[in-house]
Amino acid sequence: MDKNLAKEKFLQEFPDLVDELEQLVRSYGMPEDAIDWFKKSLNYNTPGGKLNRGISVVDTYLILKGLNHYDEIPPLEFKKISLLGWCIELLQAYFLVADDMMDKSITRRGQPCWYKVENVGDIAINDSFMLEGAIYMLLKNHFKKDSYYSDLLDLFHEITFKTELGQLLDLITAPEDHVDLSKFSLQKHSFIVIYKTAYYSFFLPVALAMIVCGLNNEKDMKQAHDLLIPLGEYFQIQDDYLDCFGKPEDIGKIGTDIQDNKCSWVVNTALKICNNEQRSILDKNYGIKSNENEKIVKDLFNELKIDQIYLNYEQDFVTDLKLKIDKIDESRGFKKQVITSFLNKIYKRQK
Ligand code: GPP
Ligand code: MG
Ligand code: MG
Ligand code: MG
Repeated sequence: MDKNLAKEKFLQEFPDLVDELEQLVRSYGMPEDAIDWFKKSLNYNTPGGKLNRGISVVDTYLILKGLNHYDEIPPLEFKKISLLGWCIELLQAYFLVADDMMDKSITRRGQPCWYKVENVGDIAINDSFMLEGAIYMLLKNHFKKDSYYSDLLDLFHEITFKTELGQLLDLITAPEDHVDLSKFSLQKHSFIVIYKTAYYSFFLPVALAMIVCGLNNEKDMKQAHDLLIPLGEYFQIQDDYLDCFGKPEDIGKIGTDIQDNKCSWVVNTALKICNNEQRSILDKNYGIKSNENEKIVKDLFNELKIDQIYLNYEQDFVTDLKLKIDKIDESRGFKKQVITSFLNKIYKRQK
């Protein structure tokens, strides 16, 4: 099915969700200014991204049901499955509002980060909690009577916890006042990104659709997990790469990883191949809140041809993943196409 059409159909569901949440807080007797604030936060932070995660819930459902087009899904089923997709987008909104404060980022999706918006500031902390809270109010309204309701709740809770663990490790590996590159390694990087990104961005969308389709036996969940986690790791390596080498007008955000002392794929790759002289340049200039030091680090990354290493990594990763996809056992109903469809959404992405 056409990508733009899919996005359009998915987006059409969003206003109903805002209305539903508005009615809910209205039923509590909330004053108008609080209702307006909440709606503004929902609209500002939820729908502006690529929506890959949310759309992947619907796409996985479509593939598992053997259908080709969203229009073939009965309308009520489409509403429910897209709502689950929007719940991941709310989870993502919650994470990003908070992450941007922790990372001191400036822009997101081509606009100022929510905490940077006039009069928002630290209220963004509470707004992030409310974006998360909205997930559970919606799940209750739409899924409480379903036999798999508790499976959905367990999954959202477990994946949220794992993401927070990944974020914790991301943050404590990048202290603001103390740069120690010897604490970094590609192995540590792998752990951070699997937890902070891969679980919620890749495993969660597919696992949700599998639960709704009743395909949540252990073997198929493991098949999905064992391919989606590496795919998510690749996605975050792309994110790290684009933070340094992407154009702000493409990625919609200004990279902060070098100045934030992040244990990113780029610096870890540089550390692996640099000589002593280059290492001391990194030690002196990485993790410093200044554009001049950042530029010296970027020049070194260019000298080390990190972009070429990245392209080779990407090629090797995708070749290997395709071999693994070929080996998927489809006998119980899981489909190879679930993974290839997700891979096609992100392969060689520039944003
Ligand atoms: C992305 O890392 C990680 C997250 C969005 C998870 C945040 C988790 C929380 C519990 C808040 P990033 O900082 O590299 O993303 P970006 O480059 O988009 O800022
Ligand atoms: Mg971060
Ligand atoms: Mg960030
Ligand atoms: Mg990043």
